[in-house]
Amino acid sequence: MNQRKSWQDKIVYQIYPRSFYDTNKDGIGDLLGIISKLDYVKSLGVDVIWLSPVYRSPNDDNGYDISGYLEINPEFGTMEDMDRLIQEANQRGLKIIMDLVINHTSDEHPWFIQSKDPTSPYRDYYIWQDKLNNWTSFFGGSAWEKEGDSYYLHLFSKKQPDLNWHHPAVLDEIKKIMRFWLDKGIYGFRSDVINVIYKTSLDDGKKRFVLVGREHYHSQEGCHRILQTLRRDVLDHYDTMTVGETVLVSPKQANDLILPERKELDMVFGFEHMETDQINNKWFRTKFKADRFLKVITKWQEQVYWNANYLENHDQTRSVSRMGDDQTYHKESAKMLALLNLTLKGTPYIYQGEEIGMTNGDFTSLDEYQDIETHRIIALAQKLHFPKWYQRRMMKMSSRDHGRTPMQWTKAGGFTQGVPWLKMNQNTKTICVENEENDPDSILTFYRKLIQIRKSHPVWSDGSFELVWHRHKQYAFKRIHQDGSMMILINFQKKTKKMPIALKGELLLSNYPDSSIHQRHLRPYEAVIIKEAHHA
Ligand code: ISL
Ligand code: CA
Repeated sequence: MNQRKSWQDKIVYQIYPRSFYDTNKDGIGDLLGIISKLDYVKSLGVDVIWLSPVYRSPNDDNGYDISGYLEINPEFGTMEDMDRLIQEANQRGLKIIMDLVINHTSDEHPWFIQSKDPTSPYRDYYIWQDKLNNWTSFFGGSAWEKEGDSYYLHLFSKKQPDLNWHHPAVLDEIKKIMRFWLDKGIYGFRSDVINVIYKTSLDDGKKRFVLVGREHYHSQEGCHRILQTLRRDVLDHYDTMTVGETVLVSPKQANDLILPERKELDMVFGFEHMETDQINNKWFRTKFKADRFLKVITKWQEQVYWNANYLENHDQTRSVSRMGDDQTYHKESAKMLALLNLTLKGTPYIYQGEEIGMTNGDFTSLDEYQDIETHRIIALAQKLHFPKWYQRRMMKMSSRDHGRTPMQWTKAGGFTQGVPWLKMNQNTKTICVENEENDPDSILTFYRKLIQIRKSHPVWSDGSFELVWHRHKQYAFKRIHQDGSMMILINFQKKTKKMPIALKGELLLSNYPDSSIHQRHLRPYEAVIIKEAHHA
């Protein structure tokens, strides 16, 4: 990086407020809950909290359907609580970035309610047509819904109508919203599905298996123009960090959004590494293949200017269940994944619960799932007469609820004194903060060590990435910097394997107690960091 950015050495922790910590026994996490756990968050060593939406919302899509951008969802608390959260976080040296959902609003947003009247000045805030086209939505089915004599576009649920970014008033409204929050002292935004906000045309899409119509709204020039405007008119007047959530982008499209000279976003979440275990879409999951996954990691490390590295978030199943082994090698594989995520070049994101090795939920039937996406897809699968066993498999392998089960604080759960909004995993008896807090060998302790290591040397935020060795499920790379280099070895499998690389230097960290730099065989999921002998 030619110019240091204030965010360049920061580590982000994502909080999904609904599932973090409940203080008033209604089974729903809240802002006071987050405040009371700030010392825990701080103790991890992270610098920035990404807060999933806390705005007013009817919760059709758990807050990603906003009905009041300048208000707090009463389930989570009040604006005073939010002000206190920002203040208490800042006092501890923690910054907060908020989710900014501007592709769509809720259908209960006052703009949309007024927009239903064809003569209203709000009509053009949304995308209305007399006839629908063949576009399909991210959650399955048509992307259009009838209202009165017309149809409106919704790329997500029908309660999430898409904003019309051709209308200058929409841009002005969003600028006001961003300034409102930045003036309160937040550090920036995670911008939801930001690369699909601008619809260049509403023509029929090419026939394809999923997301018909996407060539008309994906990575459009109009989107780049909007991002440049928001950056110039709003973001550049504050010290900020922005990360875009960008579905289906290639490394080239990612760079077009983040290269410094473009003045758009600071970094984006790619999806390609999360799509290596699926066919066409995530509902058709295959066995996880470390080899394919690591190839994509290398490609993004080599080709993308600066990565937002993540293995989990509120839309994904748990990484230890998906990519590791949540039974025999739970500890080893969770630590290996941590080590990979925190040593790559870019900004690491840790999702709540990932730091204790939380696993997928233990749901047993459809009615235990809450997510609108799961219910919509299963309804579709039923209509298409998919066998029952396959429907169960779809839920078990792909439902977003696996990443949303309540945070496991204690052996008894510890998330709420009421009934949790989503089923708590029974394995909280063994996998919980209470058990791991003071255990020197726990996953949690390992995260803390890794984060400290990351802070103690400039190679992690400034060093380059160089692939050293990749054969099947074995992976070795270097991070290189003038003040010293690091070698990272990963054995991404259950088998012990020989890694034919000569090592020199000092062992900094390993997920086995007795690793050594003379060892040639790496054990199941073994992962190590070696500080190379420094030649000045
Ligand atoms: O999870 C997905 C599909 O299963 C993704 O396609 C997801 O819908 C996509 O990443 C967009 O996600 C974001 O916007 C959605 C919201 O439901 C997600 O929670 C959010 O992360 C609509 O706002
Ligand atoms: Ca609550």
